[in-house]
Amino acid sequence: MAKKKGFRGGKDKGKGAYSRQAGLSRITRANSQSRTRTAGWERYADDEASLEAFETVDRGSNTGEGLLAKFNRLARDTAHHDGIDAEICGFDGTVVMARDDQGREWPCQVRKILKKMLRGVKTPLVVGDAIKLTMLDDNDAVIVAIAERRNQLARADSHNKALEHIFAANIDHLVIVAAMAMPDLKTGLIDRYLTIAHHNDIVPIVVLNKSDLADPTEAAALYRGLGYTVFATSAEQAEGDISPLRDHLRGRCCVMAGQSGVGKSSLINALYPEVAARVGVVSDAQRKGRHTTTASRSYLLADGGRLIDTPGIRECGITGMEALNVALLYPDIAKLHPQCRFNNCTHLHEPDCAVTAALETGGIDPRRYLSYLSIVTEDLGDGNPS
Ligand SMILES: Nc1nc2c(ncn2[C@@H]2O[C@H](COP(=O)(O)OP(=O)(O)OP(=O)(O)O)[C@@H](O)[C@H]2O)c(=O)[nH]1
Ligand SMILES: [Mg+2]
Ligand SMILES: [Zn+2]
Repeated sequence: MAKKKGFRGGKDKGKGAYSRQAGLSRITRANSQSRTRTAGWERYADDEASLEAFETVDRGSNTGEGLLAKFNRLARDTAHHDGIDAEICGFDGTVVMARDDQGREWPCQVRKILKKMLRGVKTPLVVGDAIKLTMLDDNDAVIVAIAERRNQLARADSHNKALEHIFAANIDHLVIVAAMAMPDLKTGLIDRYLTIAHHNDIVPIVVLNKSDLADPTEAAALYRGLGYTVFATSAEQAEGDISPLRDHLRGRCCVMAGQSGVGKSSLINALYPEVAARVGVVSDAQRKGRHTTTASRSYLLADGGRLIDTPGIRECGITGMEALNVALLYPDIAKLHPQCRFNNCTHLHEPDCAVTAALETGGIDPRRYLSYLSIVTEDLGDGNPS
């Protein structure tokens, strides 16, 4: 079975409990005419009293608090709510879809107080978030609590590079899918995904798909040489055995990411034919049959794992790091770093830099150095953030 996530720290009712109880009893009275609804709903109905209470509570300073820490602090505040364990599995337009323990999917309302609490958190609910649901009727549910995130994957918003766009949470592996051709192999994009995976403590895997179109040997050697697990696949031709990749992903929560057209969805279908069947089944009236690759979508696999398909992106912007962080996340650069003259060397312009020296002697692959340079100079400024 899938691993249970979240809510373990939910016993902490002290901090942040403010006047919730008083607020809730007031609502129960105010909404007494709606008691015929599903038991418990009246306590979770959109609730001006708790909103008011929320506004007046001193929630402390956010200075220096990262997005994940902020989300988790808010999540702890909701942990006392009872409900059915579920996880966010996708979005239908603006409607959040959640999948319960039985694998059933629900279009969900989000409790207004939760919405308000999460207002300052960009993309507050993402695929992979563990939540609690209260059922309204056979077709509708309300999200009453959110669990702390174990981790999350974020990239820079393509319109505003200073903003982080979180696209999945509670992930075991980031499966970075690249194509050997059509579209051309872009190692720079692989390196960017590797960077965000490391930055978020998520294990990355490199999949070189469409290896029926071009030989993956050299690219596979580059990334294996850096210590990464690499699979060369062909989703289309079913050449090359994809079962080692399937074995590797077994029972885990994995995110498929990469450029549009590299074959993420094809790979998912080749790996898990039952998922393809599922895509047909879920297009019921609630979801209006819309199934495009424009939004992330989590599939529950027969082995208990989950696979998240994400829409292809052209670039994976990096934000919220400094040059030194990035250098440490590049294993080839980090290895040479101790030999640089300055221990805060950014490997851009400093004298006696072991990294630029290795570039001359072939000790580091120029593609890797160029992708590092691109992240540090284009995404993060000049490498000397103030
Ligand atoms: N030759 C070859 N073609 C493939 C392979 N895998 C996928 N394709 C083809 O590549 C095209 C794109 O595949 P998709 O699976 O839709 O790609 P995707 O990464 O999901 O793309 P987005 O959803 O746009 O991000 C389709 O026409 C597939 O048939 C492969 O291994 N070899
Ligand atoms: Mg796709
Ligand atoms: Zn250096």
